[in-house]
Amino acid sequence: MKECLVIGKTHAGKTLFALNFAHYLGVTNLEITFRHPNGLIAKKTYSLAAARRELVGPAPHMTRALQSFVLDLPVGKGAKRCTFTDTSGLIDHIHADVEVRRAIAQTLGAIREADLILHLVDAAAVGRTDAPSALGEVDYQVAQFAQLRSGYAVLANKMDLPGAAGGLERLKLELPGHAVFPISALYKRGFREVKGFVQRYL
Ligand SMILES: Nc1nc2c(ncn2[C@@H]2O[C@H](COP(=O)(O)OP(=O)(O)OP(=O)(O)O)[C@@H](O)[C@H]2O)c(=O)[nH]1
Ligand SMILES: [Mg+2]
Repeated sequence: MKECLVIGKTHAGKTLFALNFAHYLGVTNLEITFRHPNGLIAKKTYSLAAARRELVGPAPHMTRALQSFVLDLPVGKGAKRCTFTDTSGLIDHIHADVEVRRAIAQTLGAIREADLILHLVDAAAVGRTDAPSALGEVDYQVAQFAQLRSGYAVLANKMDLPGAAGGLERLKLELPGHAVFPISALYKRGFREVKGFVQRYL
């Protein structure tokens, strides 16, 4: 089964996107497998509402494990199955907490293995920055690495927030030749285009 990995900086909205995308595809209950950086594996079943409540958060470094579930995407008259994996968020510096560092190392390891990569960027945050480069170091490095592969797209998230439209334009300028899809994970906007992209690479 192919694996679709959701990556990006902490707080970009990866977990909310993964859960709401599953909801958009008709899932109501999710069995999530947690693969922790220390090797521990656990499974838990959630309703969508409970998953959003427990796994999405306002503070950074909310996700600390690879969190996978199975998704069926309609293809022709049937469906194609993939593993959809949410990851621990990346940062531009080295974190003081060793647990966060291990979680980040685990995310970087998973990038190598994935068949398809969805790279979430907070477009509203990009719109706010006055740095000469809108993409921070880690987003830039990830884009450089991932663009060598075919199934790679940037999802410009939080398009519902002020400043995001400007952020999207800057992202497109700095990532020429990349697929960049504007979305709102919160309001499930732009999901049809993301679905089309994922279907193409399954
Ligand atoms: N307005 C708005 N808020 C969003 C959107 N997507 C995510 N958020 C909010 O952003 C915050 C972070 O969301 P998460 O999904 O936990 O972010 P994450 O990328 O998984 O973060 P880590 O697990 O720390 O890497 C939460 O408060 C979300 O409600 C969006 O499209 N619009
Ligand atoms: Mg998360």
